[in-house]
Amino acid sequence: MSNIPWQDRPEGCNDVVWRYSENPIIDRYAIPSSNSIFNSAVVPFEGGFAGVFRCDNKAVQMNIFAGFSKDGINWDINHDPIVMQAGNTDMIESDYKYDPRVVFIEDRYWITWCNGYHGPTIGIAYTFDFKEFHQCENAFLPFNRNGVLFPEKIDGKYAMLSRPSDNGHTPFGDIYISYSPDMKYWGEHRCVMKATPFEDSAWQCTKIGAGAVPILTEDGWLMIYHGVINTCNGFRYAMGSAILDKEDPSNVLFRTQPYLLGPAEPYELAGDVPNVVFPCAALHDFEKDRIAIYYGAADTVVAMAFANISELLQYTKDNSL
Ligand code: BMA
Repeated sequence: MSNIPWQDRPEGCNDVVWRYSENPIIDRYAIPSSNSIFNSAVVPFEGGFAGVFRCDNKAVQMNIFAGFSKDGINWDINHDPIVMQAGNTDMIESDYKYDPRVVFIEDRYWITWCNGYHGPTIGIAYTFDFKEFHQCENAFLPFNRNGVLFPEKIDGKYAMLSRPSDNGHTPFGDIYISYSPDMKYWGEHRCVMKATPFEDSAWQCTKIGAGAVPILTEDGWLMIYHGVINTCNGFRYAMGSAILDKEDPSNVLFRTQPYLLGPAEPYELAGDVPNVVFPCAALHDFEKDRIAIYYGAADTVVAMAFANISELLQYTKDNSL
């Protein structure tokens, strides 16, 4: 198993999640064509790490690119976008691709993303090597975003979180779970959790969406998600965590009332879309009790944050809505 990136909590910091001091780890112009590189996902791969990166080019066309890293911090991102081959269906339209998530299940890596098919929905592809990618059926009808697969089957079926939405900058949104026997047909849709009442926890009162692939812990599935408040100056995206029942993840056991990380640093406050912290991946190491979270900052760059798994679970339980 690869050593996940890590930096100890800075002295004097009492936060359960703390930022990497060298943030951002990926600059907006890290490849020649890019205008911005942000909401992106990484996994352990061949003794190091591989990732799928959201790079918007200077025409602001949104696409996903493969990248590789020895240490999880310094990344070589391919200069050309991923070219898909047909997977479990004929090639389907994809006007744009953004906000990828990646997960290893059984024998291969699965990628989900927001796929442009008459509006945003959830695209699915698999790869064995991050060189050849096979695009499968879209999981859902438009409109949907934030499709995040569980890392193992639940009751013999693949499971995916998603956030039904609209064709624009959706002013609502709750997290649902759906199941599939084969990664092609999805059903048994159940509501997992909703945006909160304003007076209870306003940072997540407009919409919420799953972020990183859920991590199975002794307390249940640890889900890192984003929550949004609509302000007089537009949306503000922050990060929270929830613990979902192991057997039935539509049952929410705990969910943070305070956010874990909200936009506060300059690279989170200023960029193409200010005030955005948007988690899409987390690496974990139970032995060392560590989690490394990757998030897009201000729709412009990729940043990292860290936590101890045990502390994050305890905090989620102690500060639950
Ligand atoms: C969402 C998506 C994300 C983006 C966020 C903030 O609707 O488009 O890619 O990070 O808005 O702009």
